Amino acid sequence: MKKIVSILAVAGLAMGAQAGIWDETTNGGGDAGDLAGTAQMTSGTGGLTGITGNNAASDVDLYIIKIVDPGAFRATVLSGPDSQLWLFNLNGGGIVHNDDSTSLFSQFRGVDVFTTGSTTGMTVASQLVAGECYILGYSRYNRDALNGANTAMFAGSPFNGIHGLIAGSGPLASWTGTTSAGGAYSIELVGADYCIPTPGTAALLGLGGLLAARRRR
Ligand SMILES: [Ca+2]
Ligand SMILES: [Ca+2]
Ligand SMILES: [Ca+2]
Repeated sequence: MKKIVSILAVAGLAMGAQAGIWDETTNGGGDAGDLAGTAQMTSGTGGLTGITGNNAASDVDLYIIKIVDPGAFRATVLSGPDSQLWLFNLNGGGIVHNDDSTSLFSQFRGVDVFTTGSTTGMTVASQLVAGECYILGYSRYNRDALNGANTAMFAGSPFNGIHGLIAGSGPLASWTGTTSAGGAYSIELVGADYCIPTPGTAALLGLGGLLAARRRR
């Protein structure tokens, strides 16, 4: 019995998120940070299909995800307050920002073409490398990313633009704009995975069985 309990404990520790959804609190343990060094690392099993979180006052939540298929990649806000989405590399360098898509909710896709910034005319996918981890950011309108020179990293208008990094902008350093608490939000992901894939419970229990069999010999 003791052995079974310890195997289950190991499985629980290494399990990370299940069912494809990463939750800021349940899986991440609390509020996701707002800078590259405090972004929440996602880990789990079987592909990352969404993120759920909570937007507090003047809150920004950053999550480290893996983009497995840049062409198919899509991040879409499905619920919550008037949102903004951001994508950075792991050093906080800016890649893409969108405020509104067909609604006040935000979306960017690999197939989208940048409408402003240094990458205007290129596809979002052209700025992504398959299998690399990136930082996906969520904020409520109108809390915006600033670089170390205290200037905007991305254009803010038009609201429905697919904004690339403003030429010469340094990496993310802070956020500007006061927002009231927006509450629960959800983001759908396509072409993405946990940055750290972990073995499933069944695989770990299988491993436990193998170890037990070895000990019996
Ligand atoms: Ca939060
Ligand atoms: Ca946060
Ligand atoms: Ca918006």
